[in-house]
Amino acid sequence: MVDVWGKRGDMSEPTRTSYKTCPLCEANCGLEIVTRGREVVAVRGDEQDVLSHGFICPKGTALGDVDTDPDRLRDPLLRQGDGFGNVTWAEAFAQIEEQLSRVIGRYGRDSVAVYLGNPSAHHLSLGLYTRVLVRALGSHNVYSASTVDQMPKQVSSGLLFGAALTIPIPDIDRTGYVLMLGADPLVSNGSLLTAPDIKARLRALRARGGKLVVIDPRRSRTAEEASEHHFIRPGTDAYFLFGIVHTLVAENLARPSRLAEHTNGLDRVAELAKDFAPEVVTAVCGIPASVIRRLARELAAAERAVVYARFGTCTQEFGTVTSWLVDVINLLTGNLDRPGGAMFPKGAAGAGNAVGTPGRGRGVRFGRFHSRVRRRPECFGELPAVSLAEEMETPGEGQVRALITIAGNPVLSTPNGARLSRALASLEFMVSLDIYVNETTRHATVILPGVSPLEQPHYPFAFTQLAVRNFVKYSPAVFSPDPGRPADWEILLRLAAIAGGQGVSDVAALDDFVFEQQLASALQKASASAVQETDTVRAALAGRRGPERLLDLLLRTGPYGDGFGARRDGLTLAGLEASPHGIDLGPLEPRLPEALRTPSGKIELAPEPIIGDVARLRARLARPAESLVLIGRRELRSNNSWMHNLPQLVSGRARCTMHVHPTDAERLGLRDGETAVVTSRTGTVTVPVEVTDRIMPGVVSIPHGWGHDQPGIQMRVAAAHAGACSNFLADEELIDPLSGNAVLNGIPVTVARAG
Ligand SMILES: Nc1nc2c(c(=O)[nH]1)N[C@H]1C(S)=C(S)[C@@H](COP(=O)(O)OP(=O)(O)OC[C@H]3O[C@@H](n4cnc5c(=O)[nH]c(N)nc54)[C@H](O)[C@@H]3O)O[C@H]1N2
Ligand SMILES: Nc1nc2c(c(=O)[nH]1)N[C@H]1C(S)=C(S)[C@@H](COP(=O)(O)OP(=O)(O)OC[C@H]3O[C@@H](n4cnc5c(=O)[nH]c(N)nc54)[C@H](O)[C@@H]3O)O[C@H]1N2
Ligand code: SF4
Ligand SMILES: [Mo]
Repeated sequence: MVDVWGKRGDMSEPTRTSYKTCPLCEANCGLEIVTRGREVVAVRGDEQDVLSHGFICPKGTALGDVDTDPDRLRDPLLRQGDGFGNVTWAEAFAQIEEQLSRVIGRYGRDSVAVYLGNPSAHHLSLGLYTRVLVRALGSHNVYSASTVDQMPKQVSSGLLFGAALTIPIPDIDRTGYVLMLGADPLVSNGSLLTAPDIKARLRALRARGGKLVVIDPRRSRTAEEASEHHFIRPGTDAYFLFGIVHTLVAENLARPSRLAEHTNGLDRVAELAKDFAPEVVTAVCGIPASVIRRLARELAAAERAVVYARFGTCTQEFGTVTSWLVDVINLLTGNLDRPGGAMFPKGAAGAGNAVGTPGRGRGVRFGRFHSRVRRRPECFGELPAVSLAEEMETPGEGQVRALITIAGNPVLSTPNGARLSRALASLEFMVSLDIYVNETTRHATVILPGVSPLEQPHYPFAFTQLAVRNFVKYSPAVFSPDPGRPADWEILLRLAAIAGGQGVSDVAALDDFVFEQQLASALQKASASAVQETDTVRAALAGRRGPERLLDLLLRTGPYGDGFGARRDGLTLAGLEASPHGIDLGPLEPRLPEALRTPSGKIELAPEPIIGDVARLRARLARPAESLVLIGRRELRSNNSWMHNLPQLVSGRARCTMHVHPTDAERLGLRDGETAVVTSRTGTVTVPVEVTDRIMPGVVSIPHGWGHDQPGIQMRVAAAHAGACSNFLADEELIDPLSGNAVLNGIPVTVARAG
């Protein structure tokens, strides 16, 4: 941290410059944050950041506004009648202990559900300590935003490569050809693809003579940058991709080359593709057969090419099959695990595929338990978020009576949010760790305010495993939390102690306990050539507590770690602290077969669950298309449901509008600026109309995360820019059965003019 004299305000107080990785999205940009006392003076892109080189987006700039937002919670709240009253931390925990223990005592552990929201993946403390809470609670009812997002990709990656986060990442800085489906990184800034300033990276691709082809039912911002864009009927990407696989096989273009000997099931895949000739699938997906064939040939001929698919291809009926086909094509064209293709990053800390025995592992197993009401299988220890409401509403042994939410807003973020909202109102007890009273937390009995994002340390565990370059960055908190209040990891440890029946115990002792467990496991799996004795490690980490102690342990026993002295110049947390702009660990390198963790030590290209689902895909070939379906979209100045309380992000034109194609508008009698009434099986919303040919006929689009007109929320700016909740239209009955992931795109709707 550098001290300089500021120009603004109280000249007696120096300004301070801190560097922090932005925790808001997967791009993980480096921020330069200028503060004076407890005030944020400026937030800029950090020019020296090893990954983002100064890039920043409007949300990153607004991070200071999150910190100062008067509606952001500072004190614990306890339900009092229809509202909330402030209580002390001690009172809040006493209430939780009394009520949670009562529910567990009376109905058993499964009667308490947990829902983990998206920010839990972005904060060091939340990431490390929610696991402790979940384990201590011992309930099968664990839910997260993963099943309204990327679970299909994790399931297919788990089956193919042996671990949920062994996900191939498009090496966009070195490729010559990108076929992109269901992603809009110019707006989202990338997902399962940490690559800040994607616009510059895609422009560089085209400048070096490369090609970007985008497949999307909308002409998105990313599609506008593309060499070529094709509309696709929502939910039909698996057909389109199978058409490509068919062509590669039929025209003898498949060249798995080096990976052939490390792959099981190649013949099986070729056999399956026979039924999906471009001439057959074109009627379903709406992309001409000639285009499908040409794209297959281009992918095969390109020296370095990659298929990349994301959110829009996961949140559909065949999400897992689609995710699998992406990797199938990358493998068949020889682009898996080679520079310029789809590659596996090597995370420095906590990466399952970078520690333990190289090249082989336990693989994955799904369905070890099932949801109670509809018998849906767990994936990676989670049940589908779409099941949450029915588990609360349906009486019987194991009914959910209490809920813990950690940084999540499932009322606005999961299908049929209106039903979930009613179910939450019927719970006996609910506790939320959150920073706002919003559509979800308004139902809580106790709300524990998490610290401000600027009071959080940062280390992006997941995203170092999903980035276009290998990198590490650690940022300490910019501000210390107010004295007397617990940090998020301490809150989670206290909740864990209560859930585990230990009462409100000594946090330091619990922290030691968690550390000892992690120590034993880390030393067992350590990849550093020779890690020291346990006592040496303990002594070396004696000065650290909480998340930093765990992080230092994982870094030092990780693939680049110093092994506590075993490897000179290896990574340590102290080394990261001395490198506030991060450390670049180089371009991605081929990692197969070493990164595999399947029992066979091979890529399982034709896993049984997926093969089984292809039969369902085939059976659906003949199904007629719906006449009008709803999809979503993201907006640059919005972040899921929770940043609408910041004036600078919601100023200007309303962003929660419905896009409709001129021909549909004409047919439905809708004019630009008018209000439409949109109805699905689950609900009705009214929303302003935007007529545009940027969306394909037969499809309408409404962004998610809006609908702040619900009573009792304490987000004044958001309430004044309420918008409509697209998830009141999304149907909790529609899922990708393999992963349990919600279908958020391709929802049948009817539309009429309001009034
Ligand atoms: N129809 C439709 N639905 C979607 C999507 C879509 O595209 N279309 N997208 C889906 C996706 S990809 C996702 S990830 C999910 C997101 O689903 P959720 O994670 O459930 O929803 P968010 O809006 O991200 O809610 C984040 C919550 O965390 C709180 N919060 C923010 N920062 C902090 C913090 O620092 N500490 C604490 N303690 N709390 C914090 C916010 O107040 C808010 O309550 O939504 C999904 N839902
Ligand atoms: N500004 C902003 N940035 C964000 C977020 C945000 O809310 N706002 N959320 C963050 C989160 S949690 C995530 S997970 C990422 C997601 O980031 P991305 O994966 O890039 O997802 P989206 O931006 O939603 O883009 C999905 C695209 O899929 C298209 N689509 C819909 N249905 C289909 C289909 O059936 N087939 C095909 N081929 N395309 C389809 C949509 O039109 C849309 O353009 O964004 C992150 N970044
Ligand atoms: S792109 Fe994402 S990480 Fe970068 S500043 Fe914006 S919100 Fe933050
Ligand atoms: Mo997400």
